[in-house]
Amino acid sequence: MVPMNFYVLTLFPEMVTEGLHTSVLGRGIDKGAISIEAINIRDYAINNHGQVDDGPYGGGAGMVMRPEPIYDAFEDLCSRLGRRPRLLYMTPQAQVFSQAMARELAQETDLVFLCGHYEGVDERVLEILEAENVSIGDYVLTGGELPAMVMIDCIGRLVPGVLHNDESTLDESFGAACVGGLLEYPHYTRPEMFMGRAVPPVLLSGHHKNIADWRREQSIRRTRERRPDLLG
Ligand code: 6GU
Repeated sequence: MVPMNFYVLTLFPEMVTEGLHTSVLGRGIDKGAISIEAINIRDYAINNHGQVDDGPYGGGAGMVMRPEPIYDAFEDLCSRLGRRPRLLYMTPQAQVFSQAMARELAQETDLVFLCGHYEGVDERVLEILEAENVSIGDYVLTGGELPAMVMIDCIGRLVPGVLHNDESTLDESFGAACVGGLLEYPHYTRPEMFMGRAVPPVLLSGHHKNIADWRREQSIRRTRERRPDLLG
């Protein structure tokens, strides 16, 4: 098994490692299917005060992350790996991440995520390192760590060996670029009656064809009600 390796360049390494070494991804790490390493950009600070940012040329509020620490952190990683992996810069000024992008990125052996803070990152280092810009949605966050974690969770679960065999990645909402373009049907478990609400009788019937038909119908209804845009 060739593991998929995620590297996160960040000023808050513990946020990333603490957040991702749990649950399904934590098991994936323990099984050797994926690895996640946070690299502290401050270890590459420009001076012994730990400086990694500076005021913006042209004036304005906030600070901008300087290019040197980011460049050095990425080049150090490339030297260590003996490869130049794809570098993804987390920014709301970008195309929005999707399940289709996740499936494509899950084919890589290594991925590097660059998390910005403050007002952003000096543009030149993004150009020089050929960073690919990615957003996770049309809203503003304080930094790139949560977006990187969202993407690693989404990509990581697609790597063979992370999910159990019975946790299919196909029969689900947006799986396989939307199987049938529909949202998932509702799920039920015991008890059969909860606060006066019964489990839909068809699910107790043992009639597999009727169950499949019911689920498909529920998927269509749910998509029409919640995400009519997916029906086109
Ligand atoms: Cl990738 N970064 C930040 N800072 N905010 C975001 C985002 C990324 N995606 C949506 N909002």
